[in-house]
Amino acid sequence: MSNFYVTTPIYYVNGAPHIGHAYTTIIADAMARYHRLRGDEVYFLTGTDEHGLKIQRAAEARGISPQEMVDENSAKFRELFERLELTHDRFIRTTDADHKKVVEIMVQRLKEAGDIYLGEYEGWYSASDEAYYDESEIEDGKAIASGSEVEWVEEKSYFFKLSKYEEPLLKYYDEHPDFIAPKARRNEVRSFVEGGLRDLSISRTTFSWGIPMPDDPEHVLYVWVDALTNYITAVGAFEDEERFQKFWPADIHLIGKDILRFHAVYWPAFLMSAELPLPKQVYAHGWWTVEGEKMSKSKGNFVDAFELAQEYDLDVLRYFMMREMPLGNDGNFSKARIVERNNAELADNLGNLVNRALSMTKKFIGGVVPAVAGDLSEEADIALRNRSIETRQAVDAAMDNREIHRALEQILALSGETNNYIQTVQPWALNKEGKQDRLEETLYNSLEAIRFVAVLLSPFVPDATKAILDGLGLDDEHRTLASLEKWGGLPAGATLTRPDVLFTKLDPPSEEEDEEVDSKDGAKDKKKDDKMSKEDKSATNLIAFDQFLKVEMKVARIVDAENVEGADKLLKVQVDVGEESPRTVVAGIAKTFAPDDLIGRRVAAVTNLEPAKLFGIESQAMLLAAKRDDGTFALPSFPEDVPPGTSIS
Ligand code: ME8
Repeated sequence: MSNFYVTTPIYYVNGAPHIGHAYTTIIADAMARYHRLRGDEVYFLTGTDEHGLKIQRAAEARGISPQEMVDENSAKFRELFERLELTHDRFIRTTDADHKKVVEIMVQRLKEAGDIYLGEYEGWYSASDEAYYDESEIEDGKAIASGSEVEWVEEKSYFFKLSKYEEPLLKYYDEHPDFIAPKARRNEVRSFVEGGLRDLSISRTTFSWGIPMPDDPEHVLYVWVDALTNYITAVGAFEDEERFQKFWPADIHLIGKDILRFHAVYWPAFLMSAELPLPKQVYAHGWWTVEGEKMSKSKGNFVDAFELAQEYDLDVLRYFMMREMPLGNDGNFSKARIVERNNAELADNLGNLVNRALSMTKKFIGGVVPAVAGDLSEEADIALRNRSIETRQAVDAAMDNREIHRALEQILALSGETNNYIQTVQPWALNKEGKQDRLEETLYNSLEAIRFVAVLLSPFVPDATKAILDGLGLDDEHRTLASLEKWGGLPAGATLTRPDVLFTKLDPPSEEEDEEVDSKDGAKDKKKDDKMSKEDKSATNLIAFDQFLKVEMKVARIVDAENVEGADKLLKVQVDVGEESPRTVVAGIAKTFAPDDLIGRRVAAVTNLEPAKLFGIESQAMLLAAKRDDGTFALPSFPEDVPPGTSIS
């Protein structure tokens, strides 16, 4: 048994919670539940980020005090998380008294380390991102990375000596390859830091909604210094040494890719300065688009989290979000896909399995778990047992690698295998033939495999699996991961109760609802493809839709290009793919394009390939191009209004 500490970002309370807030917190919840199932002592933290200029302005716009607004909106997040049945151990607010105290001590520590000095800040600031930007990160009055408006700021400010930590951070990244994940994000952060770190302005004087700077209350602390510190407040920093030792460093800070720089550069530098250990991992997950488009209020496709919880069964919503989008990739929130996954994977596969096995047990042997003696001898039984044990191991490994979608894939595959088992052993025929012992054996095996499926799935799909496990008459001891170490843990003699319908089949959305890129014909083709057998697929070189989804393609704006010395076919290109800093790509297109031809073009790039070294240069993506018969290349091109980083699917 070990300890496991998982955190989510704390959310801004200037507006209503949306799908992104729900998503991050649901994943953290699933991780927390999984570790509890393992027997670990878990601390799961979420909450709200309540200070800063953005909040002050939003309150002013509504004509209420910031305190009133944060009380009101923070309560909405708390209510949402209750509605979503999340199992956090604390909902922290940065206006909590204990947090303010910890922030003050933290700043004191940075001061004692000689890392804070008074200066003058002059530069760009985005209130919406609560972030400072360099000139090179601004285009047309907006931050390139986020598209948020920036304003010019000139004021006295305290600075944190971030530049001092450039080398220590790089060294830390190199010595702790899992600190920033996924891997591509590590490269992104690394090149940002390598590009040079400037000292960070950590106080403001032009507004007041924040924690005052210790010893100089005219300044309020920069909201990120305040916000990031929440992660140590919650586990007793500077207050309860024993608790702090127990949970800090956190095992994982789960965040969205938008706030990686704060978590992987600023936060570790603050911690180094305060001589505190760094979190074990900062994991940046991707973003949801909605029906293929970036979610935004102005587009009218904002997905309110309460509406989501209203529209879908919680289990279905959780399953869809975690199964559809590999952690770290971007994903598309499409109603049609929710229906497909619900109907095929939850209702037809798992729901049907439970229903079949429990009804047959009732009908053929009176609904009591049979006792079976001796070792398994039939091939089908042994295969099912092995598959169940292997699934448990595979799920464990997937969770350690943060591959939640893979864990779910494996569990549902076991459910599918159990359906196949029933099809093969045909209990109904055994019943007819009066082969009682074999009938009991096969029913027992089916129920035991269902126990494996339901226990493994319980952190992800908690309500339906609880109903299944209740239906099997299991006590807590038989619902743990440890109870799956051996086959045959399902106690005999329990009377089964059939749960109500576990998953209701959903109707596909109407055409207006489903504005997916898939044309009607496309959808038909897909159905046809689903029906094709595996042999058909390999014979025609087709790949499954799931495989295709693994390739992450994005619109890439070429910001710079140059020849590669000694390689006349290669260009070294810098592309903006909507991340904090451009990626370097080595492309074999120098015979067709001069570097200057390319700058400013919006092309297509594959962004989740393993980086490769070419002529000593690390290529961090691949540009897509068509090769003509004469060996020259043509590049696709996207219009100006498609922002860099837009997913291509
Ligand atoms: O950034 N898809 O708060 P925030 C997936 N207060 N996740 C999304 C998303 C989307 N389309 N949009 C947002 C803040 N998120 C700071 C954090 S932490 C010390 C301070 C998620 O309310 C994602 O997790 O803007 C992102 O990081 C978070 O919401 C940002 O929430």
